[in-house]
Amino acid sequence: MSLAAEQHTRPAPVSELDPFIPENLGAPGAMHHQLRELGPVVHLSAYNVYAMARYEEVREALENWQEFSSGAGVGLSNFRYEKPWRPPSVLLETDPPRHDAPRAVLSKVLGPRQLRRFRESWSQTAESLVSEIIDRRAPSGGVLSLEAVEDLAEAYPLRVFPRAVGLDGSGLEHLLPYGDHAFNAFGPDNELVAQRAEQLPQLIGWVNEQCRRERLSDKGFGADIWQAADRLDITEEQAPLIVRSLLTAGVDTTVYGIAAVLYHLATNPEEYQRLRREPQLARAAVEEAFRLESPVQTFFRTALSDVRVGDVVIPDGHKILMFLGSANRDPRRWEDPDRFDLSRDPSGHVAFGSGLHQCVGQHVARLEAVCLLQAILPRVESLRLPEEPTRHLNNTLQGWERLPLEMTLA
Ligand code: OVM
Repeated sequence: MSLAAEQHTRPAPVSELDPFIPENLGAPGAMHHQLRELGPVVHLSAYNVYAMARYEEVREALENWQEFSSGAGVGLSNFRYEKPWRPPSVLLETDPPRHDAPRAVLSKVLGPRQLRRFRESWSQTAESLVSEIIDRRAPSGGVLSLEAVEDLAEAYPLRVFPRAVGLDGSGLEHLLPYGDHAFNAFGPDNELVAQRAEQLPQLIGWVNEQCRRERLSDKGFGADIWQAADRLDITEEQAPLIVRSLLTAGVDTTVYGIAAVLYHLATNPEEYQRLRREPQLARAAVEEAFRLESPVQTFFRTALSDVRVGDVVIPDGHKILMFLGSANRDPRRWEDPDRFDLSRDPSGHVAFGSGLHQCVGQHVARLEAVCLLQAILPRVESLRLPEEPTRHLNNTLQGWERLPLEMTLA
């Protein structure tokens, strides 16, 4: 008997919690607390999967791609037994070595150096959008009422991102529903997945069409990806799937990230005032909002052998649900974890994941949020929520469906 096998192990604590019911999707905090308290690894009997909700174990597992694989899919369903709803992503749903070439190409295409060319125009677009809203909404007594999801959080990424990819601007109404479905599809086959069944073939057809080389403008992230195929850095089969990754993962996530920034600033007026005095903190505000909201709440991994975590063994082939949003509010890691604090160092949060699958678009997400926030700061003296915002439910994403906002203009 091996030394490891002789060591004492115990069964994982069992929880009957269902992370994918509306109550938990809409307000996951109480569930996160229960799961963290049960131990480093919990068995979720509702799905026969394991779960990690503490910071340290989530981070370690994300960085251990050898044992916690992505190749069988990062949703609940296991690609070894079930056919995926679309051909798997060559980035998200692969392990090294197949993961490496697509990753290297896209990290360069979306890297900080390449993004510099968008800074100026994305700032200007943000300023125009804010001006238009102020003019169009005819504020009364210097107070402007808006619905921040549609008016800002959706409007801004839809103005800058599809164009930066190289889309021609038609059919953009398909982008958010497609992404919403893709993120729902990582969860169980529930009502959230079923709601798109009728529309889905159209959404898929439109997205796949946009990934073709002939469809993409000759400048932009899409063209850059196809040029990597010309250099043989990736294959011609991989190129359209990498463009598809941008269109899947790059829109809904930034919408909810931007809405989170606005929500936390509206509910923390003293921090908003500090940010107006010290606008160089915009980047910290965005990072802190990403930590607290964690727009991507969860991803699964698959155990490639019996994997020991603490004194529990996760059996070979089982799925493990990684609660990024819970890790980002784990009191074992963060002081006063639920507080939005511009003085905090939020680095090390796992809202973008960690390890070799860590969000390849994170610089794009930050740039969008910072440009928009910097356009708002000089023009808006204070932010207020006139009513309770409502949650958008998704099996993977956390975001606001409606965020009514009052802005007192500067
Ligand atoms: C992809 C992808 C990457 C990250 C997230 C995601 C739907 C998809 O490569 O298609 O969510």
